[in-house]
Amino acid sequence: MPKTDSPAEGLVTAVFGRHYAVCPDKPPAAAPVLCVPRGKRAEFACGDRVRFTRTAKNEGVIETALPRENLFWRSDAFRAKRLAANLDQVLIVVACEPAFSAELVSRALAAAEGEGIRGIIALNKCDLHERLPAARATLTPFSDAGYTVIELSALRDAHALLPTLIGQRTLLTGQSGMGKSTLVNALFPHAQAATREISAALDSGKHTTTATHLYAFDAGGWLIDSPGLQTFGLKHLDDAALLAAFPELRPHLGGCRFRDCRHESEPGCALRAAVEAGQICALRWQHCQRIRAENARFQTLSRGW
Ligand SMILES: Nc1nc2c(ncn2[C@@H]2O[C@H](COP(=O)(O)OP(=O)(O)OP(=O)(O)O)[C@@H](O)[C@H]2O)c(=O)[nH]1
Ligand SMILES: [Mg+2]
Ligand SMILES: [Zn+2]
Repeated sequence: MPKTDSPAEGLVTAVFGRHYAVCPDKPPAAAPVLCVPRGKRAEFACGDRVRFTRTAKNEGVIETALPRENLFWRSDAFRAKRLAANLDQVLIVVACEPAFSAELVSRALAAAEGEGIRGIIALNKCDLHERLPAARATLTPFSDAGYTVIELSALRDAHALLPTLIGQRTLLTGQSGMGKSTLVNALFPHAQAATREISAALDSGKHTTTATHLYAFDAGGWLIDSPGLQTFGLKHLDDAALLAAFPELRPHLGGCRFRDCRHESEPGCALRAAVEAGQICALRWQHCQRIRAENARFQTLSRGW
């Protein structure tokens, strides 16, 4: 049997629907192999380490994924969407303009917490000075909760992010138009990721980035660019996991008068008392409650009612 037919190991570096680009570990600079999964239901994510078999020079079949350290994903009543695997951190990109949803930031952070992945916020487009105070104010609840917020301008000083990124496995996520791909192009001059200007010229719709793509740093670590998010369901987090995914709630968990407290209108609720006392930001609590209510609806829907 020719040597190329035995399974090799590699890293999934791009996902285009049911097709995956896999970079072989050996030789390290080998061209990516375009793969399809062996099984119909098999699904992989950027950052997955896989075992694959070549079927032609640059084509192959993914046999299996090696065990994952973690998976950053979202889910609603009917679907699950894998965003990336084996991450050290998720960098949630927001911008001074256009306006962004703080609730979506809470949701992405909770998904990261649920998998033990560090969540960091990047406030991009800080060159738009008039918009900066409002964006900073929107992010205060997150820095108060202990999250790092890095201010930058992808067009002017993207390199300020390098100390945070080098040697780490990072996913860039966030709403469309926040500047994720602009950031990638600034950090990887050969990336040529499509940004808004290009897609406007091609009139290719609302989301500029349509595929997930991994870029490796020469100095170690990698960065994944992904399509903009509009929703972020967290059906996969049960109630206890969801509450624990808000770090500022943790010191108060278990302090309610009733062990089965639902933290709604029960007397002696430690969480609501902490919100009322200003120890927990009311807005973050509201985000948490909205996700809990949504999860309850998802449960009902997926039971087929
Ligand atoms: N003023 C300013 N504009 C920026 C900055 N970074 C990005 N932009 C602009 O913001 C727009 C959107 O940037 P993209 O990089 O395409 O945004 P994206 O987050 O990748 O969007 P999707 O791929 O749709 O998710 C482009 O017109 C960029 O030129 C910045 O630091 N300052
Ligand atoms: Mg993009
Ligand atoms: Zn309670």
